[in-house]
This record gives sequence, C-alpha cells and structure tokens, in this order.
Amino acid sequence: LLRGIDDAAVRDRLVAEGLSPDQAARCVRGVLASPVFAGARGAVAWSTAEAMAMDLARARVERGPGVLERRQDVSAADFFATYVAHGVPVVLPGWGLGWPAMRELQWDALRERWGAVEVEVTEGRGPGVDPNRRGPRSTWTLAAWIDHCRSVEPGRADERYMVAGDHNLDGPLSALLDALTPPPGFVDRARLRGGASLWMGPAGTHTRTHHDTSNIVFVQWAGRKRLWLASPSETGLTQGARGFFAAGQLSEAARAAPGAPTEGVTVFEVTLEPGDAVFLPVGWWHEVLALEASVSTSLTALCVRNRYDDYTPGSSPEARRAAAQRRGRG
Ligand SMILES: O=C(O)CCC(=O)C(=O)O
Repeated sequence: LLRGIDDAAVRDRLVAEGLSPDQAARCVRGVLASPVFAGARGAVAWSTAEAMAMDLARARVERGPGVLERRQDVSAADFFATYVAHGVPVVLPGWGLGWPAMRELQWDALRERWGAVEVEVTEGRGPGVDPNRRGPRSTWTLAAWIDHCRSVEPGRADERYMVAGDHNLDGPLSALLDALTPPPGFVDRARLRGGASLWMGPAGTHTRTHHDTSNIVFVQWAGRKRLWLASPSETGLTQGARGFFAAGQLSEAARAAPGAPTEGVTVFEVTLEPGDAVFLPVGWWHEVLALEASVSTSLTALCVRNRYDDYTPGSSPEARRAAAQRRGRG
C-alpha cells in the first residue's frame, strides 16, 4: 500500500493467500486508517521523489559521452562554474607541468634534499583491514622510504603506503607546499597547509572504491596512476557501502556478476601521467591503482567552500539521521 499499489489488488492478494474477502477488506481498511501508515506515506513519498532525482542523474551520466572530458588551460572561473558547481569530473592534462613540483616531487630530488627527514607511513590497507580505520603506522627516513618504493616489483606491493592521513605535508615535508603552484584563483594558499596531501608508494598500491567529503584536485608527479570513477547517483554502490567505502570495486565493473554492487554502473577510467591532474567532485566514487612507483598530491584547499562532512550515505541510520537533523530535515 505504501508503494501505491491499488487497495483492491492488495485485497485480492490477501484473499489469494487464504484470508476471507471480509478479513481482507477489514485488514486493508485498518492499515489505511492507521496513523502510522499516514506518517509512513509521507516519508515514502519523499524518498520516492529523491530516488527519482537520483535515477535522473544516473540516466544523464549513462547517456553522456562515456569518457571524461579533458580540458587544457581551463580558467579558474570556468573550472568553478562548470565542474565544481555541477559536480562534473574533468581531466586537466599537463596541469602541473610548469610547477616547481615537477622538479621537486621527483624521486632523486626528494631523496637528495629531504632524505634525512622522518616521515610517517601507513601499514596494511589490504583486504581484511577496515579501510575506514586509521591503520598502524611506521616511521621511516624519507630516503629509506623512497628506496623501498623504488625496489618493490610491480604486483608485489606490500600495502605499505604513504597516504593523505599520514599528514606528512602538514608537518615534516611542509616546505614542499611551496612547490605546488596552481594558476591563480584555484587554490587558497592560506589554507594549503592542511588542504594538500601527499601520496607516495610503490607500484601496485591500491585505494579501494570510496568517496570523499570534499572536492579534490588530484595531481600526479612521478609514475602513472589509473583511476576509475563513478557518480554518486550510482545507488547500487551506495547500498552496502560501509563508511566511505563502496561494497564493490569499479575496476571490476566490466566483469560484474548480475546483482553485484557494480552491475550496470557507468565507470570512467583515466590514466594520469606525471604533470596530469583530475578533478574528483565531492561524493564521486573513485578507485586508484599505482601502475608504477608513484608520487601524487591531492588538493582540497580550493577557492570555494569545500567541506561536505554531512555527506555520509554509507554511515549507520543513526549517523544519517543526525546529519539530516543538522541539515534541518530531521
Ligand atoms: O592515490 C590514491 O591511492 C588515492 C587517492 C584518493 O583516493 C584521494 O585523493 O581521494
């Protein structure tokens, strides 16, 4: 009845299941008169309308060009009005090519200049480790960490990975922030400390499909990385998500079995070369694989309000309710 199925059809079904016509009629009348039903009807109507909006967004993505747009020399004004405001991912080929980071975030330069600095590295992000939990960390000199990254054979990554949560750009390596010089208008330099993160690891590091709660411009400096992206309107990924992580991997979408969380999902793939960047709009699912030993940075200190902490579709019903109440819809 909540789904809008006709009363008579429900009555007929109850009779088919063994109730007398009289019992069935009384039962349906009782449900329709119940205040709980009246309250639930409002909630269902609301969530049906929201599901329709998601279906519409998903249909648009599905009927789109199927590949990520690539923009050379996009202005900050165009970037914010076209891509950030509408949540559209875009590849910025060679965006970082002229920046000092193109010299300073290379293996030899890093090792030579900062090799003695102690850095934090996350251990163990593999299957069986809760990806939403901060893993154990170890301390390395940057020189030892770089040697480790460069010595691991492709396909033999051991899950050690210097990730954003290790905060090395906020502390021991914060001088490297000066090497990040996007064109004017993209980044608020006053917020760069805390709004830029370093990812450094061997070939084969793998970040499972997840979403973030801010817009990110992800820039590649050394080695190549492959990313798979999917829209937040892909509700198949949201159902079964745990925290920020989706139930399925986008890179496996092509092989997804019927009923898998990735079945039917429109997946965008991009391979970043050194100097390339990609804009990851808030909420977009992404999975990342380092094809080679890799150095990248993610920038969140964009010249726009960039915290969407309430966007947690994979959280518990209680946490979602608290977020809805904060938004004034509880
Ligand atoms: O490079 C990676 O392994 C993951 C990057 C990422 O997911 C992010 O910046 O949000």
